[in-house]
Amino acid sequence: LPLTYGFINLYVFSLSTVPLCPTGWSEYGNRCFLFQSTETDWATAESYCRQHHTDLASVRSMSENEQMKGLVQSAGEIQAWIGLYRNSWMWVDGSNSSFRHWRASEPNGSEENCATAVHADAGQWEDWPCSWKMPFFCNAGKP
Ligand SMILES: [Ca+2]
Repeated sequence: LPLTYGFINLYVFSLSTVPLCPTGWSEYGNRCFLFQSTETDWATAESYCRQHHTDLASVRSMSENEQMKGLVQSAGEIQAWIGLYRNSWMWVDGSNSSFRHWRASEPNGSEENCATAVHADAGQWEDWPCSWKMPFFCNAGKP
């Protein structure tokens, strides 16, 4: 019995002390998000995420969107690129999540092919020119 207790204690200890996400990342629902306040265009943001982490972040639920909104607002920022691109608006990380949170009348730009989440208000998404510069999110976790 003491051994069993010892095993359980060790197991619980391990679960509670081994972080899922790298230092500095935020964890939501077994996924890791990194908010980068450096303002850059969408392609540079994607390149950065792919070199250093995984990819520009997909957003798969209102809960995730709200968590990300909190990070953006805490940093005093307004919005951030997400990993949604007008190739039929697919997630660049390969996620097949159908969650979308477009602002009314968005997406609306024939020259606006990249998605940003505007977290200054309701956290809704808009399509913007990909060359515009703003902070961005990388993420890691389940594809
Ligand atoms: Ca637009």
